[in-house]
Amino acid sequence: MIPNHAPQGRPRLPLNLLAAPVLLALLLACGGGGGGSAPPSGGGITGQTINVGAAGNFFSPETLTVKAGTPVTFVWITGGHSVSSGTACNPSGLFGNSTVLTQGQTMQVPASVTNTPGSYPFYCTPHCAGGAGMKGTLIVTP
Ligand SMILES: [Cu+2]
Repeated sequence: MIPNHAPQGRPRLPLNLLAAPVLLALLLACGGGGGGSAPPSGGGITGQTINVGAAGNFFSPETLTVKAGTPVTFVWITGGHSVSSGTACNPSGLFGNSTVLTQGQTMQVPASVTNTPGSYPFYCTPHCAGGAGMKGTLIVTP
């Protein structure tokens, strides 16, 4: 038995109810404030990635927002950079290291950080001084 009787009584209400959440989702997707729209991981890396030195002395994205529990991995696009948590050349010691890595290397942010909501600034040691400002922020939301 097929319950396919056309409900001609109120065809407009369901459409309106559907449209609102879709519009809301579109707004949220577009208004992320430059957050991480990371492509699907390809090289066995799960979660989100931050590129290191992709277009000069920058992190990309500079600000990455993830939900708590999402793995985050730094991927060196070019060498000569490092990643340390902290601001303005002052390491906070939460993650990262002070050594300079080379192209293709990766460093996963420890779960103790990515599981804990908060704002975690980081920088590149060779390029944090003198106004070069190679820095970024990882934001973990509940
Ligand atoms: Cu650098």
